[in-house]
Amino acid sequence: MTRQVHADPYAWPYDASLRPDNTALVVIDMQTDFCGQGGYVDVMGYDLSLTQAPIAPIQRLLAVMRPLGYTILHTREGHRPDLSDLAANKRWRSRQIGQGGLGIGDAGPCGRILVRGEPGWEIIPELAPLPGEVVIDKPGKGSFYATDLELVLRSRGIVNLILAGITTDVCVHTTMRDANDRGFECLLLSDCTAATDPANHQAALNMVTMQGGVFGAHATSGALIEALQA
Ligand code: C5J
Repeated sequence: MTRQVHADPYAWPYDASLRPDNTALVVIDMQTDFCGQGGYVDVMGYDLSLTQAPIAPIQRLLAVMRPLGYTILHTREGHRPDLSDLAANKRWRSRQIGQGGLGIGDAGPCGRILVRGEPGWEIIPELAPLPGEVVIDKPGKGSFYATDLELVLRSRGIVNLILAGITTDVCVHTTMRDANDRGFECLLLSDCTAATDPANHQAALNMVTMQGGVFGAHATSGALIEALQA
């Protein structure tokens, strides 16, 4: 049986092989630091309603994909408490905007910003991983860099990746580009992702559609659910 999603710029996946045994949903960085009050994005002064917008659509999608047996993975951006995996330039740049020059590793309202084990680093309760769902801890923006994500995906025979989470223009796009280079067939969900700047979100979607789908395709979660339930 073949199954495809109405997506832009092509029906996804290209070979119509959308199945639970070869397709995974990756929920990227839905952490308090990126979408919760007092977290990193809040401290930087960005509009939290933007990065909170994907929460409900992702919840609805999980409610469909989990019972169908699709692999669900979650990622968390964060650093070791001793910051030995935090590049000096990443820390310096993170301190350039926002309240009181607070940056990654500094104590904020939700504990030390983007530090593993701190309250702000946790995945938000609304999207908490279920037991058995893989959680990938990553020190970078991309989900493959310095992680075992590719090993986990290859071990499970995953070839199609559906991408949700935040932010579209940073961690989601970096992950999608890297996954595409590694041969994974990628779908970015437009309403299950968001950026701290709506224009950047739109630009990130547009970039995907160039060159016949240079990194894959994008679609709404509604289109995906329709295909999953067909
Ligand atoms: C950022 C992310 N934007 N999860 N991280 O720093 O996109």
